[in-house]
Amino acid sequence: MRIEEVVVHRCALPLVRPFRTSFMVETHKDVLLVEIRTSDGVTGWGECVAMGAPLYSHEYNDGALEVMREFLLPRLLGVDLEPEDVPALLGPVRGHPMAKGALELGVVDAALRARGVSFASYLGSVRDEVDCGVSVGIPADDSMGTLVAEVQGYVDQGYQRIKLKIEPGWDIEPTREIRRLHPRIPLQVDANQAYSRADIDHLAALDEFDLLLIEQPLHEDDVLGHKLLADRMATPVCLDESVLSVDNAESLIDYGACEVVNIKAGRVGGYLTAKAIHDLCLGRGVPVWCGGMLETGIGRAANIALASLPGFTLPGDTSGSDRFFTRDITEPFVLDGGRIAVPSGPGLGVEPIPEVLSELTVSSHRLL
Ligand code: SMG
Ligand code: MG
Repeated sequence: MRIEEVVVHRCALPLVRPFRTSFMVETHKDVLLVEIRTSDGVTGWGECVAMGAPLYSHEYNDGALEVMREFLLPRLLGVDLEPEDVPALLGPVRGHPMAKGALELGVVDAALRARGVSFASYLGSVRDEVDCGVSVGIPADDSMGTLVAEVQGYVDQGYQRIKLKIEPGWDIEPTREIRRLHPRIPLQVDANQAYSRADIDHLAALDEFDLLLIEQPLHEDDVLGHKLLADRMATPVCLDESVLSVDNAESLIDYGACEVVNIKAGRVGGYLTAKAIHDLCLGRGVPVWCGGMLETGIGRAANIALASLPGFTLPGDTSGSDRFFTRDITEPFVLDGGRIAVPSGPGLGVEPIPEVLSELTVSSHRLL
């Protein structure tokens, strides 16, 4: 298979409510969707999970588009391509995992559509539906009442696990209140690196709330700090931003800095590496779950397929489309009994709805 045409669609999707984390407030999803047409006469889709600004990681959409055009796509041209070749072909370019992951997904989707194989079965899926959790932002108005009402809404919709975003000044009390109101719901927190080693005793106070895990409390480079915290806390330490490759996942686990892994394909360079990290963790008995980056239906379909692998034993940030969007780019993903069905059609099993895509597109960029 050869790549014959590539168009990147930059879309803006308004969010149903602002999503506030320790590092930013998002009101729109700014996303690059990659459309790849191949010599087999099929079209594959990929999604880049970078954001508009380099705040979650160093990547951002203008940069991702540039690196795809100038450095990544040229490495995939003029060769007879198998999906499994993509990581090695893109490997010499340092960094930029989200840009690489978007191209890889487009190539894999195209190849699987041509073969009539679903992405889930290609990856090694063992279930038809996945358990869904939801990530709850810090309330825009700093109000406990707002948080309580939002969480209640998700519980009523059937979400099987709640994740609270925390930051200094918004941590112990909201967690205490949600645990008081929902004594049995699986609950976890995510700080997106907002704390430092000086906060270890403070964070240990979260132990009383019987959390599934605490996600990325310290800076992504602070391996020792996470180990010290893991030694101090009963709550398992889960890493997100720190986990960038198979080898570094293994290092973090063996060093004792990471007891649970959040797997996000974009953060590690694509779904093939994400699967390899899953395989490593499965072998080590380390639980994993599927992270989210407010994906449109394209990335959401891929995440749900990934989350159907055997090692994903914890509910992921695999919420329904309506968690973030009034209108998704694809047919929406809908929760049924706290679960979402794994797409079974060829490739990702979903594609953008042409009218919705064109309405939400801000700019289109032909790379080939
Ligand atoms: O897609 O449900 C989702 C978002 C889940 O909280 C979420 N993602 O650190 O895990 C994380 C964040 C990263 C994106 S925040 C803008
Ligand atoms: Mg996170």
